[in-house]
Order: sequence, then structure tokens, then C-alpha cells
Amino acid sequence: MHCNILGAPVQDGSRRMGCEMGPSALRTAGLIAALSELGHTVTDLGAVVPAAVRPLTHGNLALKALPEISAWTAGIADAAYAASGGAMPIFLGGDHSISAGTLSGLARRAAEAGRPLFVLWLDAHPDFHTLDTTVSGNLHGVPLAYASGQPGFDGYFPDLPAKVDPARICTLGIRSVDPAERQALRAAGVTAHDMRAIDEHGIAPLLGAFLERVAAENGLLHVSLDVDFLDPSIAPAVGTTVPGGATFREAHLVMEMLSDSGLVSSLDLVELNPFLDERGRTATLMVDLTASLMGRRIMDRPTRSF
Ligand code: 6HN
Ligand code: MN
Ligand code: MN
Ligand code: MN
Repeated sequence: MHCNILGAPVQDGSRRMGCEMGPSALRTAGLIAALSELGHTVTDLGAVVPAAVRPLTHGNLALKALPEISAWTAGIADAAYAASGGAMPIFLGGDHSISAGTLSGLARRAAEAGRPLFVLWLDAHPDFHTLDTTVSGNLHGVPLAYASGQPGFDGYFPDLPAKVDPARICTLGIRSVDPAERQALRAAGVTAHDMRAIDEHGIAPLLGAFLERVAAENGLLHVSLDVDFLDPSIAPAVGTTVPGGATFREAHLVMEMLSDSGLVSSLDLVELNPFLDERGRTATLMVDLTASLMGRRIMDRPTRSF
């Protein structure tokens, strides 16, 4: 497979600085070599450039960096569209606000190809706030709502060329959901598997059922992997740790099942904050998970210890 690597060094979508260094840390942890070793060809397209920032004022005074994130969303959407024709784009965040842009560009690409776009959201959070409902004002909490056409983004974020159908979204691993998000997820018909569902059923049947739906519709599948999907004990380098996350084994199982399915067409690696990492441990885990998704198996996984 041919992979297009795109850095999106965005940190204004979160309250804490550091995600800007995410793309560097993922490259330093050996992402490109890992892909090459698996037989993929790789083009590193460097960093996305944001569109020009224009002044924007909004009634929700908590919103942080609205003009900047709106400009990033426009730039990332164009880059995601350009990088997705005939190759697998891998987007290196950056905080999760980058997915407003990646999903917009990928939805446009899918619509033009006449294929439905499915989204697997691996995250402690559903990131389903609108500009009106977010309490923190941090725009890494809104990308999934924006891309699926929830109200209130008009005139603030770029117009969407195509929406992601909420019925084709599955969130897996959520354990921190704000009240407004819970209500909006239900109303929109998003499939939301929380940690309790994983505990009760195991992660494999939940993911398997979703993959069957993608295959049945000959869909494209975008995977958005937030570092905080993982338990903080194995992935400390994120500003929004929530206890009780996916284990090392659960996370690799998800990636290996995705690989077996052959359905994944694009990937976000987001929320890595290298300033909070322990000697590159979390960056290395994110690279190893990407390798599992791209075909590496236990029998050829290198052993690393920290
Ligand atoms: N993320 N729901 C919280 C908020 O501030 O709106 C947390 C958002 C986390 C964002 O996971 O990328
Ligand atoms: Mn997130
Ligand atoms: Mn999260
Ligand atoms: Mn976050």
C-alpha cells in the first residue's frame, strides 16, 4: 500500500501546549521505518499549512482559538482531500481538532467516489460538542459533531462539502461524556460503545459487528485514534487522561482486526503530547499500534522495554 504522511501540528484546540510536537515525536519514534519494514511505500508530505485566519466572534465566550482552529480546519480539509486519492493518508496530530479537517476532506473524497464513509472513533471522549454546547471551550471536543453536520457551525467553521452520516459512526472506549454530548449522540444515532460495553462483551464482537456493516456497504473506513483511548498507565502522554482505558492487548487486538478486515482507508493519530511523555514511550506505542493496523503481527513484533 502507498501511505501519505501528513503532519498537522495543531495545539490550539486544547488548553495545554505540547501537541504541536506530536508529528515530530511520531516520526522520531520510527513511524516511517515501521511502515517501510512492512512493505509499504511512504511519502512524507510534511506539515499542513492553515488557511488565513479571519476574525470571528461567537456568543459562547468560553470558546478558545475559534479563528485559528477554523483556519486549520480549512487547510487540513484541502490537504486531506488531496492526500487521499489512491493512497492511504496518515494524519499526525496535533490535538483532536485536526479531525474536523481530516473528516471533511475524506467525506468529500468518499462522496466523489460514490462510497459511504464510516468512522471508527477510538477515544475516551466522543468529541461531539457543538460550538454552543461546549463548556470547556476547547475545540478538540467538537470535530465529530462538526463533520457529521450537527447545528451551529455555519459561518464559523468552513462549509462542509459532504457530511459523515452519524449512523455510520462508531465510538469505542468512551468513558467521559458530557451531558449535552450524551443527548446529541442518542438523537443523531451514533453507535457509542462505552468501556462498560467492552468489559461486558469484549472489544472484538463490538468491533466485528461494525466492520461487518462497513463491508456490507462496501464502505471506506476512517480510523481516528486518540491517545486517551488507551489506559493512562500505558499511554501517559496526553493532556486528557481518563482512568480505565483500553489495555495494551485490547488496543493491539483492535488494530489487528482492522488490518485483517482490509477496510481501513485513512488514519488519524492524535492528542500525543510529547512534553508529557516518558522517554518516548507513548509515541512508540502509537507507532507500534499503527504497525499492527498496517500488517505487523505478534510473531514479528519487536520486544521493547522501558
Ligand atoms: N478529546 N468533553 C471534554 C471537553 O472539554 O469538551 C473533553 C474533550 C476531549 C477532547 O478527547 O480530543
Ligand atoms: Mn478526542
Ligand atoms: Mn479524548
Ligand atoms: Mn484531548
